[in-house]
Amino acid sequence: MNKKALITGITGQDGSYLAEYLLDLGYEVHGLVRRVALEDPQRRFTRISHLLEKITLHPASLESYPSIFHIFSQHNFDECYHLAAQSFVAESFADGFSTMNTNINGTHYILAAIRELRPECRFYFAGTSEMFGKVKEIPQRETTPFHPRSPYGISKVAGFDLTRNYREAYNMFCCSGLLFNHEGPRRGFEFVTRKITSTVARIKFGLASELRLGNLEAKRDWGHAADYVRAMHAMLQQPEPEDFVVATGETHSVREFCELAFAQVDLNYRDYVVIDGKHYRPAEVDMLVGDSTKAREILNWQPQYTFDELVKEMVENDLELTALQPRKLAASEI
Ligand code: G4F
Repeated sequence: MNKKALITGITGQDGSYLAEYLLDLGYEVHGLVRRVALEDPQRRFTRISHLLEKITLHPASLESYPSIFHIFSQHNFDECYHLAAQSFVAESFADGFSTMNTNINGTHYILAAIRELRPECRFYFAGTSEMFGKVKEIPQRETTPFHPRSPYGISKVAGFDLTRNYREAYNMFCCSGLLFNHEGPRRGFEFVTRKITSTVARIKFGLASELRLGNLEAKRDWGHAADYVRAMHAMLQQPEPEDFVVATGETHSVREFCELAFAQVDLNYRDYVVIDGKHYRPAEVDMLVGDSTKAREILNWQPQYTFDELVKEMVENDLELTALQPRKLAASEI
């Protein structure tokens, strides 16, 4: 019989790639979505519009335990991928309270509902390299201590601890992926990579004249989201639940990303990038680079995209989109 999986955050970048991947593997795929999203499918389902006939969506809120309990009471899921979260670090400084509520309580509600109704359902938690924050060692691995630098990072450490606690206390199959930054053409416009590539496209088409950014020296280990969802699935197929770092092992600065993205359209980033203090964060994560040896050895996982290929695909995608719908891509205003 086909396995049945629930994805929270199915409308997001990772959720949409994961849904595609699981459908290809023959899964019955369900997604948890906000009711407002169901009421506005054209705008909210852009990343999964091509999948709508093949998946089942359930309205629920990460702020409501009854709504989550109800879904688990109706379906026997074999696997649950909990990807939904307020995931924009800068926003978590602006509203730390709602980030904490959604990210911590939402995770707890799902774990509690699984424990109550379907304890054999395998659970994946979307942990993040933001948990390493002010890094204690280079590169970061599963054993590196956490030092989160934002309400978002703190909320993810709490989600990680909850996940581990359900594993240890109730013997449930619960694990966390410690995923480093992962991007792609479906990335939200608020994140720096997409902000850069979409603005490069607008500049190339004469629709923008500058790109306003904050800290250009921050370094990230950037991979492609399509590669990273394969690791999520592999984690839930292991004999025992364990946590894994997923990363490319390469680090690049925001400046380097800009340089490459502008060079893609034969422009020099120095002519367009303007430093704007409002995009600096109260506390920054200066440098992330992961050691994914464990995932490579145990999950047999490795990324297929190089950094250059990632940047190239994102720029090309935004050039195509801008040519089609110039007015919709206004990331330079974010
Ligand atoms: O693209 P970012 O907003 O991603 P960030 O903060 O690294 O978080 C992303 O990756 C995490 C994994 O480590 C996820 F957990 C998280 O959910 C999210 O997906 O910023 C990257 C860097 C930062 O250092 C930021 O200060 O870019 C710097 N930056 C410089 N100017 C900017 C800007 N970031 C944004 N978003 N916008 C700017 O104008």
